[in-house]
Amino acid sequence: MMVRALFLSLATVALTMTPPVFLHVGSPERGRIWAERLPQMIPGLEVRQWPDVGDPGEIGYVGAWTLPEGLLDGLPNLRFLLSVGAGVDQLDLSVVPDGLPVLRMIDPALAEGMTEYVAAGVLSLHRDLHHYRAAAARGEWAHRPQVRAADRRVGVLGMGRLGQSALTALAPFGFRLSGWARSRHAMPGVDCFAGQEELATFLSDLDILVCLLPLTPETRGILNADLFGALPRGAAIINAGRGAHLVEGDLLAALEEGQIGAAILDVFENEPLPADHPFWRHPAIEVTPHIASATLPASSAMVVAEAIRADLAGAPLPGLVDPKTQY
Ligand code: NDP
Ligand code: OXD
Repeated sequence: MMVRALFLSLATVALTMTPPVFLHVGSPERGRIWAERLPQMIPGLEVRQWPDVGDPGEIGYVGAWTLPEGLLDGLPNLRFLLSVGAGVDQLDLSVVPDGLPVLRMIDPALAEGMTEYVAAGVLSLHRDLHHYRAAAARGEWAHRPQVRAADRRVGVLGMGRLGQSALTALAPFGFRLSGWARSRHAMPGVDCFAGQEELATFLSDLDILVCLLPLTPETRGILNADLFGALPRGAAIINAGRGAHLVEGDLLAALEEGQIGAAILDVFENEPLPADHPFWRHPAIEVTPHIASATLPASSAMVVAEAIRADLAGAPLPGLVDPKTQY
């Protein structure tokens, strides 16, 4: 009882102290909105916009998509680094000082956006809209046989925040659903597979494969010729994870050969996708410019505030990345 009372009073003292400064690296528009909103939620919090660091000793928190070279070395009192996205691979974790907590953005609005993107992509592939678009461009009135959702198998690589949200949204259509992750999950109505040993079985009867994995040394290049070969002939893929999950040449070869029927790609090895890249003009590939889901300034401000509050109260930090698995 006494220990708890002491903890609570320390937490209250911490919450009433002037908090360390939050440094935002990235879009000035988001910086402006965070600078307006965060102090409303954390009284006394100052938000600075990089490169206006001011006194580096005052910076306690950095929120960034990518890190300017050497930035972290010059901030002696940093308490956490927050990725402004759900992924952290773009941050170059090798420059993060040992022991510094790295957090990722866990924002319900991000999951909503991704869920919409995946649902739109799956429904578009399911109802053959890519064929109808191509036929329409040729002025052709071309019917294709309608397939019931119950006769389509949709599988999601990655059963984290986004993967589970997408699977939940797809369920009411009646698709046969499955998911694959590192550890075993249990989701009603979803066949759950785990680990490398079960990957081939997971892939073996899918019509549509969605990639929502984080990019780590283990998942880099996972969408390759071997994986395509393990899918039924003519299966379609959606990649909204990271560009480096996909071996681009293997996809082009698999499309050419008919092993893969269509692809919807949101992320690319090199972004922006160069104007002369073959993906742009490929009839079976739909390209979107890394828009599947964005970190919206207003909703994400609440996530940032929650992380700072947790730090000030000495509570567990939300969205903590495991340095071993790198996600
Ligand atoms: P989570 O960390 O919540 O989930 C990651 C999932 O991937 C977990 O189920 C995890 O397994 C699984 N996983 C990780 N490594 C492996 C592996 N080696 N083998 C099998 N499964 C693995 O991430 P989110 O769902 O929040 O986000 C996923 C990714 O989506 C982000 O990292 C980012 O790259 C991408 N993204 C893209 C956006 C876009 O606009 N295109 C927007 C937002 C995110 P387990 O559950 O066992 O840990
Ligand atoms: C993210 C992204 O990781 O936008 O959040 O890609």
